[in-house]
Amino acid sequence: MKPTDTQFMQFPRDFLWGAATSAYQIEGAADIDGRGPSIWDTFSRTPGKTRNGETGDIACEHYFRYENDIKLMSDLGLSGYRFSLSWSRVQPDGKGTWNEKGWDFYDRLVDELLEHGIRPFATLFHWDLPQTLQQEGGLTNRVVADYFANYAAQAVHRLGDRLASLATLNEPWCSAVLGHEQGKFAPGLRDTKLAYQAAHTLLLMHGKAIQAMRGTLASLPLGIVLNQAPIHTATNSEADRQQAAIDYALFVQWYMDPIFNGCYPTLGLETLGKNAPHYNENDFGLISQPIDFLGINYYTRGWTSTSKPPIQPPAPYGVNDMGWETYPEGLTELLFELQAKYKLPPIYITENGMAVADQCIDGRVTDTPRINFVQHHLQALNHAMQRGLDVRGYFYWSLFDNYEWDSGYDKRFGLIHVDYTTQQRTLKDSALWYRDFIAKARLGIPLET
Ligand code: IFM
Repeated sequence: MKPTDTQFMQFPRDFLWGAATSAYQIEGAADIDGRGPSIWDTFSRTPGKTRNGETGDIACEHYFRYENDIKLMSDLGLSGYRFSLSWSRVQPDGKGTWNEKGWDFYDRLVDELLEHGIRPFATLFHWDLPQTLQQEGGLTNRVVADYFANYAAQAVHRLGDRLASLATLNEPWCSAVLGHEQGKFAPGLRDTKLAYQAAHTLLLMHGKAIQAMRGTLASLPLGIVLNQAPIHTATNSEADRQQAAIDYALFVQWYMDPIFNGCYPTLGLETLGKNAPHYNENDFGLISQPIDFLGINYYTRGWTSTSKPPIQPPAPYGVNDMGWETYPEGLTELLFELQAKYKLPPIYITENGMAVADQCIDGRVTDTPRINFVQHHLQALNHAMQRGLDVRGYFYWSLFDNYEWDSGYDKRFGLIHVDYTTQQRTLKDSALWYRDFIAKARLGIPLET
């Protein structure tokens, strides 16, 4: 069945409907109230690294506008909000002194969410490592895992009693590979060996933080957020199939196997050879501690072609403004694949969304492609749930247009349009559609698509 065929979807009435953001992409207030710099401040302020040299210095000014932003979430009827903490806002050097004004912001944010009946889903690390730690080798230095565990325990101590859950990391593949192998993201390195050493430190950060947080508040649900995709081949050739297996091993299994099976995938280790990371066998005991949920971020399928020039995916549903193919069935396929391979905890779709070149004309944003995108992905998700996948919630990425890393402010993923000159927020048509969809889903009404 294709997700575009007409069918009815029905979600559990207590299914969590949310939207997601991250600290550096929305908060702004980069040098305010004692926040220390992160590697993203350094990277984005380095000429040539981001589109038009754009930075997150101001972004959506959410640091100052969070009350109004939460009011908008409430107008949409969201039951959950996923956000990240800026480590260097609460601990400017990533170790040592806490910044009380930083903690105070997250305290107020969480309280305000709860006052509006919105459950706070926090993430500790969404790529913005404190710059001071980069001077010590950053993610390639395993001592960072100890600093991170200390920060994690403090976050639980300060906020844990009011959070719905806490995730350790967002998309470690991006920090490791885009940041250390492809040079596209902070800290902008291009070295495969360092990338996989960073990936190992990230996994260790996850494991040590889980241990420290459990010791602080055993009842708080803990997990991790991974970006994943099924990998398809352009042809059925042996070369394409072999390469796809390698791509899958390094993209999906490299993170799933240590967490759920306590080891690295053999194919990944063989492929990396001398670029494989140094690690201690007992690291895996820490990394594979039980978690309470797995967050999955899904945007598009992976595509492998060894032909020269490579064969491009046919893209029957089109590509978005990032150049990413829309491929809703990939979400169902991914979930089935994971279910077959791992003993999974409950799942949340922690990110799913598309960039559209939206324009706000006379106070209206007609973003029909985004409505279709969400509808088709919810169909694909519902299909997997009907066949036994335990999925508890869906967070659209993103609540509002924001700083899209090296793409600056050019790419708009939001349900809410942001005019960066005036900071005016406008609900797009997709936001109004999502609001109505959530209202019906909550009443248990089957939704025709
Ligand atoms: O904006 C990012 C987010 O920070 C992490 N996941 C993918 C999104 C879209 O690129």
